[in-house]
Amino acid sequence: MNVFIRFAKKIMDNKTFMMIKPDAVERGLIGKILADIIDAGFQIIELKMVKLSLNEAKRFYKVHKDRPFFNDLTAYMSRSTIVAAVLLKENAVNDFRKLIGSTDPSDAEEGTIRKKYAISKGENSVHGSDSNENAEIESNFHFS
Ligand code: 3AN
Repeated sequence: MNVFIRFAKKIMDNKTFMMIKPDAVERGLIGKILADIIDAGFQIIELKMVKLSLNEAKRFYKVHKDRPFFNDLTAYMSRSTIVAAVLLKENAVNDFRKLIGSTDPSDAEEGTIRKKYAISKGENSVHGSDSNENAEIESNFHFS
């Protein structure tokens, strides 16, 4: 493999995108969640608080536009401030998904962020990219 492609791939493998969602920001959990993320070995390289408009939430979640929960999801994600961040760690996407746990907190493993803090499958406190490609797209959505 070309040395530049290998280098680009290595960087992509080390990066993920996350959000602390409205339910967690509203309950004052930003500090606790960021501490869990740092304690798990992630380095925060971009960080901001932002209030998404309904249209921005719809653009961010457009892959889910045909799902029955799309309207609830986008209304919820635009109802108050979120925290957006880009994180670095080897195997960042998979390790972060492990740290946050299953979409539904009642299925999430003990010790995961969603098990500790999430309210429901809809209001599940954190987002983590599900692939290297989406990590890149989602990071660019918020930080470019
Ligand atoms: P994850 O965030 O765990 O990758 P996805 O990508 O399947 O989950 O769904 C994106 C977001 O849509 C979830 N984080 C959750 O907030 C919401 N969501 C997914 N499934 C449901 C559902 N059945 N009811 C309500 N909200 C849902």
